[in-house]
Amino acid sequence: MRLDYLTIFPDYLAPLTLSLPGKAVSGGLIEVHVHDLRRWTHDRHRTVDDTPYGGGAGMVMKPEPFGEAFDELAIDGATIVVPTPSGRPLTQALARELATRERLVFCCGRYEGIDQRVLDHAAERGELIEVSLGDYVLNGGEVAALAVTEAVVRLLPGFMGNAESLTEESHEAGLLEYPSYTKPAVWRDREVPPVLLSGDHGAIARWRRQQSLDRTAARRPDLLHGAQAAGEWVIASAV
Ligand code: 6GU
Repeated sequence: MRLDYLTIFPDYLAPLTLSLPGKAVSGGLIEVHVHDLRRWTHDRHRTVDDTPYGGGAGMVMKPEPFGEAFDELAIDGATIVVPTPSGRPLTQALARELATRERLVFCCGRYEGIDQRVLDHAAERGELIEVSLGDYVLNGGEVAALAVTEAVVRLLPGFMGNAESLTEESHEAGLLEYPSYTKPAVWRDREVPPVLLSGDHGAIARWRRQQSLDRTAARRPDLLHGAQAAGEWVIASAV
């Protein structure tokens, strides 16, 4: 998978060469290209933004630098990811979808957003996906681009050593993960739940399932709605 990032803060994306994505880079699984959007400006001040037509607060990112970057990077056919609070919520399902693409081009906006014509143009040259991290406001798309990248890259075939840890974790099963424990069996007077030391694999699996259901019901009841697990939770809790 090839990943391109258009940003006015390339240093913000330096973590891409570290930790999780870094491993994928050195392993040849992904190719990462971070681009300073100002490279495609031509004025002395390297201007990337301007005041909004129609008035209002803040600045809007100009279309020309993005357009020239798209041309030079030959984005045709790529999936163009635009982080924005008005985008599609990032979910495990969306991460899985993005993990099937050959090339992602992240367009990081700052200020009050990007000129709409950039997005309309991008949608005609590739697949445009606007993505939101959630219902709150960040200063720009860089942190979101990092989050999307990490969620996607760890799903690429050959990335994880242990394929099971992928399917068992939170959200892959549509439920939150059960709590985990390791040695020592007693720490500061706190004991590990005895069932986990019992060696009874059936009992352990049932306990973990119940913990997942209880946690999801308490913290994220929205995830149970309409899910098969909802009925399971009602029945199991009544026992
Ligand atoms: Cl993707 N971008 C910005 N600027 N703010 C956000 C966001 C994205 N997701 C949530 N808040």
